[in-house]
Amino acid sequence: MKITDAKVFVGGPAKNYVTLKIMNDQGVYGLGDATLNGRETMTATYLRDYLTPNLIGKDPRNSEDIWQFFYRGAYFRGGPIAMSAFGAIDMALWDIKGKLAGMPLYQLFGGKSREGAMVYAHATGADLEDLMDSIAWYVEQGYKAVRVQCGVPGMPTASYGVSEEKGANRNYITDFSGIQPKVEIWDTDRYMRYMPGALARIRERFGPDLRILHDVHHRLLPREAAEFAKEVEPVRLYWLEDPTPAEDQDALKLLRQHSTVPIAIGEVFNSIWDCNKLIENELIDFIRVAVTHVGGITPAKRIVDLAGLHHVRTGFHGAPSHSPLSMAAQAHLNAWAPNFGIQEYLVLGTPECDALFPSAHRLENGMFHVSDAPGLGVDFDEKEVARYSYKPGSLPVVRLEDGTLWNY
Ligand code: GCO
Ligand code: MG
Repeated sequence: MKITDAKVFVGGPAKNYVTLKIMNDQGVYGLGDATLNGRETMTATYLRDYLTPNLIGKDPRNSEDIWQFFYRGAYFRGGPIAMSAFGAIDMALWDIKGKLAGMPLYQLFGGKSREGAMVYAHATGADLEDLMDSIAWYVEQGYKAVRVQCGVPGMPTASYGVSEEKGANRNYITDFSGIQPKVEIWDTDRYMRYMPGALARIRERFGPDLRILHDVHHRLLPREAAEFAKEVEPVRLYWLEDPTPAEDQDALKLLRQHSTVPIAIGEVFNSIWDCNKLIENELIDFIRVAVTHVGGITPAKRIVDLAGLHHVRTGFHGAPSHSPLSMAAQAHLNAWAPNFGIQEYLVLGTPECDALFPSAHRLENGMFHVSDAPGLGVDFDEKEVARYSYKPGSLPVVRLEDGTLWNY
């Protein structure tokens, strides 16, 4: 069996999805997602110019060898662009494998460990009252877990993950349009003074059962993060995400000495080497890698297994920049993983998105149910994708009030 062709598409409703389609000589094709928010043309170019020409003629069933060929063969290893491109190839090869076997991917991993996978949505508000409305809406829809972000009084611009406009919060997605990034202004002191009290009021209003998550988005220094984590302990958060930038992983030791709040980290990681020490030293409780960005299903499954040895549960990244293909890859891992925790899930299911990526996966009452279709269980409509073109975009940058550049 041989790979005969591979095509790369860029475009989609609201997002520049990068989709890879690999064909074999038996008429079976596999699909993969190489979307990297703000750098979509880079993964597409890497795939088109270097990777897909090297796929032709290879046996698509040898997904492990093909992964090793690209990873080791690059010599200058790693990084988000290369790993996301490998991720798409690996995903597409697993898709082919599942289709050849006539089985959904979770069966190839070891079958189902649960009926549905709990997801969390993003509730946001320009202020706390606005956020409360947003959370209430998700709770009414049956969500069991919600990430909560709201504006901080006195902060010169909206803080991370929130709109400045009231009521614009039901699935607020930061506007990344334009190649020159927007600038947001951050004030740690105001955030530290305001947010613990706001989280306490959310717990008070929604009671003990709701899983409440909060994302600091890498903005605190280690000592500040330790203080913040200690202060929010009575809220009983499901997790506190990215309290500090992930480059300095030892920083978490200080936080761990001061607080038992569960920590989730990993959305910016590109490989198992970025998180193996965090996991082995048990400095985190949830690993947040994205299957695409970490190089595909093959390495993601290794991370899940390593995490399982250290009581670390999964909480795969699911920002709207991931296409339904990588969300499906994660859904199959979620159905199987003995150490599954939760899945981030933002409503992708617009009619336009469903037309481009038809599937029978479904979300019901805050639980994701994976379909039994062979492979990833998501198709791709080439005619639909022709409706979209690439729109330049960039993630915002953050500065302090005096102009100092900070972490987005
Ligand atoms: C999350 C993330 C995202 C990122 C985005 C960048 O927890 O979902 O922090 O919102 O900002 O993925 O592309
Ligand atoms: Mg995050």
